[in-house]
Amino acid sequence: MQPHTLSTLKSPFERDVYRGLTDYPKHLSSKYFYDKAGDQLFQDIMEMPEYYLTRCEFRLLETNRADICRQFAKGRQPFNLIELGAGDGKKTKILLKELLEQQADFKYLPIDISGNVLEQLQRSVEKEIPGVAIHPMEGTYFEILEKLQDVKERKVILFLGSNIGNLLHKKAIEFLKGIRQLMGPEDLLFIGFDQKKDPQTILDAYNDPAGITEAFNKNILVRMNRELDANFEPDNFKHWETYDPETGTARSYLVSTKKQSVYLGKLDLQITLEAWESIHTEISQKYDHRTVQWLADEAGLGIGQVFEDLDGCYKNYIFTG
Ligand code: AVJ
Repeated sequence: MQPHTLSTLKSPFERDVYRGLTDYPKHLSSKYFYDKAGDQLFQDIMEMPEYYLTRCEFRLLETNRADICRQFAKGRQPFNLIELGAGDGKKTKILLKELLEQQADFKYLPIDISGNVLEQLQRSVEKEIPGVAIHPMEGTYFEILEKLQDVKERKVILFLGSNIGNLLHKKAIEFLKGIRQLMGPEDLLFIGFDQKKDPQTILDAYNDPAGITEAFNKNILVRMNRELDANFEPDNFKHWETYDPETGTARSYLVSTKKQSVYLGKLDLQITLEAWESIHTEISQKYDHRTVQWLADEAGLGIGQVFEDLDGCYKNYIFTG
């Protein structure tokens, strides 16, 4: 068998892993956290007392649902409610119910990288809110942006959970620009931004004592073992979280606790990790108003109403195209 080179690797996962683990410093993309086990671990994270994000946004949506949904329906115009990274839809269901109550004319198009989570979402929406027309789409944000070019009707795009925080500013701007290009003058983007706050609160949210976040971070190793025929020993890595209060960037790492070699069979790739060498796996950006304003400006988006959680820990913005 010919040894693999980057160009002969088939899937984006294979190529990204190859690139990330042969790079220096090493890195992997957090989008690969979300296989079946990863989906479940993230659901568990959202239930943790330390993971304030979900509760803050839930509360914000509960409190402001009537106002938010009136703006979505904008005088009873029909629209497509497109959700990027829908996940389990727990927060979105608040809005779906409110929209039904307001007798809004809309279709719900949830998009997620995990087909598994989309199936669960479809089943639960059909059962709990049977009045909603739901059409799930599986794929990465960027793949889906392409597909959405074909949607001609009015669009209200949801990007909740501070999911944008997985993209550093440069990529976030690129992404927002991509969304803006899909938006007509009547369209809206409703987007969640986790806010800068006590650094300790942030570190605790990403480094819980029960080790759920650790398991979530290490799940990418387990996934490579299964899908890429690799032999990572998760116990030989330490979950490490940092937060820089100046930039607002939280970062997750897997740190090798000793010198070790790992073989990834499917990539025909042998890598060595030195003792205390890191693999960077995720960023979770925190924001302030100035930064959000700058992102919107750079992307050519206008800022509409801003909804704020009681203690200012979380905000949702309406952006216009
Ligand atoms: C789903 C990207 C918003 O960054 O807060 C939770 C993922 N990572 N704990 C976040 C996550 C570790 C989460 N997002």
